[in-house]
Amino acid sequence: MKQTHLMITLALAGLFSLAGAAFIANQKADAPTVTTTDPSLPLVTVYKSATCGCCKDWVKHMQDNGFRVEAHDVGNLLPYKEQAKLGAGMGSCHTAFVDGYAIEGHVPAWDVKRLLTEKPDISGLTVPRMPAGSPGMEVPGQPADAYQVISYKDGEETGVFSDYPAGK
Ligand SMILES: [Cu+2]
Repeated sequence: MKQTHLMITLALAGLFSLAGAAFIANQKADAPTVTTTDPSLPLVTVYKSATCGCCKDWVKHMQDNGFRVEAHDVGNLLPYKEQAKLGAGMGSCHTAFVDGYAIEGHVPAWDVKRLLTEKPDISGLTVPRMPAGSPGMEVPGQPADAYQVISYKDGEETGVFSDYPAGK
């Protein structure tokens, strides 16, 4: 019974991917990229200032990686930094929440996905400040800074979650 169900699921998945391939084949080369949200991913709620351009670029990075994002423009980010339980020197330009975790700054979407899979006992992840080359902080013609994604709990660093070397 379970196997039959699995077979049907697989057959349906196959049909959908065929349909998807046909759809992509029909698109013109200059058509805009269609981003599909992954319904299995939880909603990401972002708090940012209205004028923050790199915050918008990070929102787009998350959407491009399947996340549904609800972005709020706020005048004062401090209450959200407190809610995120960030420690001194851990802050960045925007604060997000997903599935009970805080995500501060330009954390790559794949690290957020790993966080949601591993579910460690932490407050969240942060990329302090705004390193060039992190998602949403790409600067054309400028090499990427080396940066780390830091995990923290109640204002204290708990470890390095991801380490990215400097790029070209
Ligand atoms: Cu930023």
